[in-house]
Amino acid sequence: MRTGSYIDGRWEHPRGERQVRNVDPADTSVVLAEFPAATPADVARAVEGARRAQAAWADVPPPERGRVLWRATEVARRRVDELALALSREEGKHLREARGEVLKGIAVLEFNAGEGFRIQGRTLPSETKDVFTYTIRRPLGVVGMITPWNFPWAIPVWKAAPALVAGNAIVMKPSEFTPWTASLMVEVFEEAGLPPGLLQLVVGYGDDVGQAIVDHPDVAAVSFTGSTATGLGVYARAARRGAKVTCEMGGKNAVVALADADVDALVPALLNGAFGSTGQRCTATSRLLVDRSIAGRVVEALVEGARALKVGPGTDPAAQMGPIVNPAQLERVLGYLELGKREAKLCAGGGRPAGLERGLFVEPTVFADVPPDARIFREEIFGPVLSVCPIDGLEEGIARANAVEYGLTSSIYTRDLQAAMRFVERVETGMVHVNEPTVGGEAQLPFGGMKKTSVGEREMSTDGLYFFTEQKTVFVNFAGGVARNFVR
Ligand code: TXE
Repeated sequence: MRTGSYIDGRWEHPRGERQVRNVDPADTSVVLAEFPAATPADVARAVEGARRAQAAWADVPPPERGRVLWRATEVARRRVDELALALSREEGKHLREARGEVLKGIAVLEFNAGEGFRIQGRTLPSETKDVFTYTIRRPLGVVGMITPWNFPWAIPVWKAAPALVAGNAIVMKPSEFTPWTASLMVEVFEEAGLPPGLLQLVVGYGDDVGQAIVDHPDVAAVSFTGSTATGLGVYARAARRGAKVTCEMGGKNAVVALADADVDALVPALLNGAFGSTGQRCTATSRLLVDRSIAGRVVEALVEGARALKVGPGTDPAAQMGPIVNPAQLERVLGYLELGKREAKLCAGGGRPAGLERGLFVEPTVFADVPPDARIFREEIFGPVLSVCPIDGLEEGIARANAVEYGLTSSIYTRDLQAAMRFVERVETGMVHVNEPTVGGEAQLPFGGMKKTSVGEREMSTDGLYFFTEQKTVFVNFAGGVARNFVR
């Protein structure tokens, strides 16, 4: 495993006094790596190197930049098992989920490789005769990226790929909990032939290295994914010096199930949405608003499903749910389990599973009869916990779904087209599903939320790419003298 940072095309061991300690969450006695963290001085060198490399990269035609991404898809496909194993070992998700994440990142690379041929401007008529007006898109320069541990391959890739094809250079700080996967991502781009200096990786802590990226005057834009508290701080600091920002932050996603829902389809979707990736997804289903007439049946099936899930190390082929990523997150989730026992009715799980004490495991947990003002119903838990609240019909479902400060994703289960369409229009989330789990995103579709979930441009899709560009509006006079304007 590579340890340390990658600056100007070379791996180096920073000299910071703080240590990065990468621990296996399935067995915390196993230290996967330990090395000195990068420092703000390393960020300064990385930005300087990125600035130099970007000047040449901006002159490479976008289709050619896209070909580097295309070669990265080939390298990643060849190394898929290695990537999935690293991801599973340091983050905890089981190998099938880890592989799925790697494939998702490859789709993002494929999409952005093609975008190299499509970076668009607009041609619009001018009010002046013989003046040709159009727009072009140019790179921003050096862009900063701060990424979390929960999708340590997919999120860095979905930020890096559009930034690179748009002609930028990157200084990236991955989560200090998942440096292994981040280093493999760098290796994939290196092997694909990305020129040195365009992807600088500084592995360190948020409160020094992260802030140094946010504050650096030569970092034109910052793309962040993580907690709402940190994200809003990043937004405020970057805004003070006029940098562009996009932040993707917390979620508290709801499924609304009406009386006519197909329960056989609903229950597996809830089990997947709530307990997949151990609930550590920003798109996880953490609330179920279910019509009172079917609530009993649904909760019974959920409890049966939750109890049947096999919890275990991500590398165990039989495991269906891995551990929580780190001790702080485990404490946080256990705190919410205790709170939930006071606020609602515990139906399944509620603690740590027996026989797995060496790792950071918790049981898939279902709370029923959760009052809408309960904290477990309003706050992001980021663990395998589903809160169920009975409702009477669509209107109450929409009102309760919207009664949180987040707005990432939602879903409705119904066979009634009118109800589904009304929900799509009125639910306050950036992504809406009908008869589908709340989870997932696709390379070509905008990803992001409303309210306290997101600020700035949506990620992925063409919108995500255009965040990393500057528009120029061009006026060309071909009148051969003073052009005639028609405005009176
Ligand atoms: O996030 P942080 P944490 C949510 C989830 C989770 C909680 C805490 O609810 O329980 O956040 O997780 C860097 N300036 N999500 O503590 O701190 C940090 O080093 C600049 C939701 O891991 O936000 C890391 O690289 N950067 C989520 C990144 O920010 C700073 C994914 C995210 O860490 C910084 C993860 C600072 N002052 C957590 N402080 C999602 N939306 O998917 C920290 N960082």
